[in-house]
Amino acid sequence: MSGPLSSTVATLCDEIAGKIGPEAGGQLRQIGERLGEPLRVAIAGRLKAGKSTLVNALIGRRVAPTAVGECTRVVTRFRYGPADRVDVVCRDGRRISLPLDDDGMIPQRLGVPATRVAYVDVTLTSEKLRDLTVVDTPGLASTDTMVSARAEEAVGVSTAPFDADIDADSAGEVAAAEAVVYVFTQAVRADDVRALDAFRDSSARLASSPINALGVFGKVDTLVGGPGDPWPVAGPLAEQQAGLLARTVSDVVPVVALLAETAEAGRLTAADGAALRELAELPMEQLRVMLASVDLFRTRPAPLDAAQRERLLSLLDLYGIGFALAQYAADPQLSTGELVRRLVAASGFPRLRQTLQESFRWRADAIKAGWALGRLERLAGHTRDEKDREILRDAVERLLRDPAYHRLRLLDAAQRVATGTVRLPADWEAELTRLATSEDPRWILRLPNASADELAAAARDAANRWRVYAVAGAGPAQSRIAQVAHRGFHLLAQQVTR
Ligand SMILES: Nc1nc2c(ncn2[C@@H]2O[C@H](COP(=O)(O)OP(=O)(O)OP(=O)(O)O)[C@@H](O)[C@H]2O)c(=O)[nH]1
Ligand SMILES: [Mg+2]
Repeated sequence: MSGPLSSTVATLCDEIAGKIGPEAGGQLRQIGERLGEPLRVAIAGRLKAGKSTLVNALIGRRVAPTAVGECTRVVTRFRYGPADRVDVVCRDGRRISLPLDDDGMIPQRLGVPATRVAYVDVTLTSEKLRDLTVVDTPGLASTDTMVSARAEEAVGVSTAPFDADIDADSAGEVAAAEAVVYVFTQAVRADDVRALDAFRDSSARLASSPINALGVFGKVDTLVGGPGDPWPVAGPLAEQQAGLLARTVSDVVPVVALLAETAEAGRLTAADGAALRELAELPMEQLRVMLASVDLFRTRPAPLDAAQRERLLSLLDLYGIGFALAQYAADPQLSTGELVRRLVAASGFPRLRQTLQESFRWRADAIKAGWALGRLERLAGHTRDEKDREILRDAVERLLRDPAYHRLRLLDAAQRVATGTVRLPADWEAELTRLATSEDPRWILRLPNASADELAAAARDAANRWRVYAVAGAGPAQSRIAQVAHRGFHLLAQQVTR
């Protein structure tokens, strides 16, 4: 399951675990074991941002409760397993197995007070989890806005939306992941950037950066209100946010998670399709009024009973209903299956899936190896026994110096820059990140159609630029990073001409 970089670090962990004391040795074995598991991605964001809805869309099943229930207050880990199974893991270590409820969801009541639950461990037979473990976290914003207001008063400046009151479990669980998806629900402002930074600090053990963090701009259907098309606004807004957050996340992808969940989890039935088709036959003016607000949709005369209306709202909300009605108006014979396919497209989910693929799945080996290197370094810094510390430091250094593992060295350098330990100009940083996390020269050099010769020339150019930067433009820390990048591009040039 694990790639070459992770395996190398795992072997190192194995080798030195026997040479050092039991405490550090135990931690080392844990790091080694984690390297063999699928990449663990935490979904983080404010309260009610649509995190669980997104999780369901990603898994392709509606298992995570949304909106209500105890479960939205605890951390839930979804991983691949040979059978569907829900284990409530208590803080005292007890595990209590629960069946999924009749709808195939995690039960509303866990049988243990949420405060005593460490996390809920869910294994599912879903193929989508084979190479990705997804961790759903409770919302990050305070439920008590009074606290924030008082804090603002006391400090005299606006406190960031989710800095002071990050749920300790969420922060811990995010820190225990190797990658993170932040879900936003509104345009990111300058103080959101500060908030994100604060969040990053509080979960600093994760060292989230564009290498392992992705932004999702959720609920974009609610941006414009009613059934209006949100995409002309959502696209440019997300792009702006990506610019603003360039040092924090690799991209910001807009999505209507609700539509993605409904479509991906196969929730829209033929009966729903029939109800929508019937509704689509109403005169346009009547529909326009009905779709102007949720209240109007619930109350205006139409050939639907109250339960049907509620169901359509919960599956599609106004934008989704409006979208479906427009499809039926244009093509009354449309099958429910085809409508579902079009809903997926309208949700923006395909782009998110592709981005996750590129930023996480394809990079999983590099992300995991980088994560482990960070852990090893921390362990080397914290271990009480001086001899153990020495052995750990020495082993990591030897590994990073080994020319055969220059990719690890690059990763280490890229992480230092991405997490702000060493500052580089933004475009240099982006180039280093690409070089460290990918094996595709066309992607690294941003020359999708180049020939091998052109790639080699571009790689040599880049190597030269970094060499000049190492000598001339930079301080000692930058210079060391630049030398690593220089060598990386030099090796890349050799690789493409081979
Ligand atoms: N219109 C619309 N509603 C959404 C979307 N995504 C989620 N929702 C709704 O927003 C509500 C909250 O969604 P959840 O997925 O439970 O949000 P959450 O972030 O997991 O919430 P907590 O875990 O309680 O913090 C639910 O009623 C969802 O149906 C979306 O893209 N569009
Ligand atoms: Mg939730």
